[in-house]
Amino acid sequence: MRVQVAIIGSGPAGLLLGQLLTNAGIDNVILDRVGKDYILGRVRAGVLEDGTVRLLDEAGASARLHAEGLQHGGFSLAFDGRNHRIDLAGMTGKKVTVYGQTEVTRDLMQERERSGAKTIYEADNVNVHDFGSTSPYTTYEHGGKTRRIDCDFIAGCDGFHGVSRRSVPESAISTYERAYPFGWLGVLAEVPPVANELIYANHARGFALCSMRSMTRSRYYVQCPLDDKVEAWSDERFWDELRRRLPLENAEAVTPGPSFEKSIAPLRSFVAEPMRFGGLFLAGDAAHIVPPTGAKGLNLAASDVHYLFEGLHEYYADRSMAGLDAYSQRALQRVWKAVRFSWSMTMMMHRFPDTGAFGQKIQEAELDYLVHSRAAATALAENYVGLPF
Ligand code: RFL
Ligand code: PHB
Repeated sequence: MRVQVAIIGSGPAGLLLGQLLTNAGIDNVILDRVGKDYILGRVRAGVLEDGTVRLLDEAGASARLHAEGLQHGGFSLAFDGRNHRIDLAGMTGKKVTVYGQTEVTRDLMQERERSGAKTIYEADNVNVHDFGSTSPYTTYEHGGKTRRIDCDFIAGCDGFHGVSRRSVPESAISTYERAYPFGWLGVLAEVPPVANELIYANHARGFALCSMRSMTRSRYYVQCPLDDKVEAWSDERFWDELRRRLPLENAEAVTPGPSFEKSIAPLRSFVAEPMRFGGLFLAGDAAHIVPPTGAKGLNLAASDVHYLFEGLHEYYADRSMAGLDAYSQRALQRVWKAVRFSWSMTMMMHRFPDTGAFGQKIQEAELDYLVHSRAAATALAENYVGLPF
């Protein structure tokens, strides 16, 4: 098989890129290691920036998002037993859309099927070859046979554990990393959310986040030790712990109910530089990871895709490499700002084992400053709704 662009990974980055390319008449194939149902079973992000929504509009995959997504003009920072509203809309003129990554993925998959573009699920042993030359190709195994796809370019959209970044010689890549000494235990339950907007809570027992997928489905997280096991968390224990970390008014509004998803995710910041190696381009989690505190991971995948699509489009329209040559630098400029923001939100909202009395006082002063300074709150809001791209 021969295509113009071979895309590794059928997560939001790969699917969004694939749809933009297909709509522009650039043929592409997507390869994923796992099946469609497995991908749709992953519960992840929930907050979309305007720029991400705009790209989904451009991809023609946003009708349901506009019908069902919740527009949020603010969120709450809770500490010291009180809520402090960050007025996103008032300070930036922008809102965010609460709509699950699972639904974004489902919408993009549906659009891809409608357009007839090819996706190969359950492709084993995917490999990328000769991306330093002008004729790269990928191989994979399916049904006991090894197959080859020749292409002009390879887009590595295969997430943090994917094969694309790992295929680059170590000497050609620099990585920057910070692991945090805790995880997030996340729960999904068919119960109404505690409030109309998200609540990020800093509490002596640890961080908690009240999010949602709809007005009848809640998504909650609590900070937990890295070595904690999901089995140790009965629903009852979870609801108790969540309530204890929230201001009284919110704790009383928690509607407990059976959870239908429960998982623990470690928190990490990671960036690989550059994001281009000849004909291989990394996008999304394949190139960078942010802790979820700032709600930036999926949105960064979208902005990478925007820059990469522009470069590819320019190449096929004008035979100009300018956009592709600029890709890594343009993407990384935005990536590092989101990495900084996600790190700062994480530092401000969690309890660290080694904070100490001085660190604790600094954290409290920072929160107090933030909610009493319009300048500081505006800077937070500007980053949360998403820097422009
Ligand atoms: P994905 O979604 O990981 O998709 C990668 C795809 O590549 C496939 N793959 C391979 N295919 C072929 N061969 C191989 N060797 C392969 N290895 C992997 C995988 O099967 C998969 O289908 O990466 P992508 O597309 O870059 O998307 C990134 C986002 O998924 C991620 O950044 C967000 O989920 C992060 N995130 C959040 N982001 C936000 O913007 N807002 C949020 O509110 C938010 N909350 C979160 C989050 C991530 C979380 N977890 C679990 C890490 C909350 C959580 C708890
Ligand atoms: C979510 O709804 O899953 C979510 C929302 C905001 C975050 C992280 C996760 O910062």
